[in-house]
Amino acid sequence: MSTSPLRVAVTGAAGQIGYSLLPRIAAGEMFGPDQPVILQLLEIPVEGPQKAMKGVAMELDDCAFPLLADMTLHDDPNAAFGDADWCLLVGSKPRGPGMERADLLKDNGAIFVGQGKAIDENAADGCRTAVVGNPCNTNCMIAANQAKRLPAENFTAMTRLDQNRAATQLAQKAGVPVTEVENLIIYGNHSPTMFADFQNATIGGKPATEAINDEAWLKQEFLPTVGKRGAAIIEARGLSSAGSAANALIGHVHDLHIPSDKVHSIAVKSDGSYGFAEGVWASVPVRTTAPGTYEVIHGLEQNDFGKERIAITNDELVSERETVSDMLG
Ligand code: NAX
Repeated sequence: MSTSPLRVAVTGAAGQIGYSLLPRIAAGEMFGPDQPVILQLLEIPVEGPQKAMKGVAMELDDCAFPLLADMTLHDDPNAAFGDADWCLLVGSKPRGPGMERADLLKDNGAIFVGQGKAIDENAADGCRTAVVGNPCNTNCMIAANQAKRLPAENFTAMTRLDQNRAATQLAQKAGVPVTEVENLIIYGNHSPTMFADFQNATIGGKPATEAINDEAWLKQEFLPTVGKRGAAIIEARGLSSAGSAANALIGHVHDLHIPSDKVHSIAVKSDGSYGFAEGVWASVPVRTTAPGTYEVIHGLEQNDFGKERIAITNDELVSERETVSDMLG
């Protein structure tokens, strides 16, 4: 029996991340090798991005992906999100020169008010949404608050890139393959305040703190390196992370779509655990229990250092929520 295609809406389709992401979705890396997809691509209604999106679609055609059942191109979110099973919200405005974080929050927040409403009015009943466009935690909170028909649990924001970055830093320090690093969880905001919890991570089955045995490095080098990695990529490449961001979204959605025992980091509506304020979107450990459905893993111990770090990133999330309070519907 053939599997019916999943409708996957992707915003910012002509952007850098879109260019790395779309071929991988169409190749089956996100939803599995037997799952056909229909891509519903959205760009702003401006000639340049619309034309560039057509070019991306032409290249996807030229890949002759067996799993790409259809593809539609849009300048209107209501059409792009029509009957979508997944909405991947990648597109947003970059931070301009001299722009304050509060201005970025407000400018991009307005996009996510509109897109949250459009998802609510047009997407499939069980639609899941993953937000990448920054500031992704707060944008996700805005979209979820606008989409009253869909449960807030269906809206997640991506901290998987931080998790992947942190895992590689630990593996390289320990001189082992990255597959040896497990249970490494990102807490809080996708911003330099996030806490990459090395204290509960393991390397080759041993606590990471024992395997590395260098507390000063873990606290003073590892955490800032992971927190500022996005800026370091911009400095080196002249452009922000794109291939690694697309790769992280493949992992985020794949691990949410396909149930397993794996523990992974995603930003979800906080239930108040781990010291986060209820209702902000904070990254926590989760396990996927059914396609698109997760349970938050509770009870991982945090010492004073961990609690302090979580309090810092929580304060930032709370202050972002205050800045956009008029957008929460
Ligand atoms: P680009 O500027 O290359 O592309 C963004 C695209 O989105 C543009 O083509 C633009 O026209 C489009 N767009 C803007 N507003 C839109 C709207 N309302 N509807 C549909 N499309 C819209 O950025 P790119 O490098 O692709 O990054 C996209 C977003 O990801 C940025 O907000 C960026 O900050 C964020 N990131 C998030 C990461 C994360 O880990 N959560 C990491 C990577 C990345 O920095």
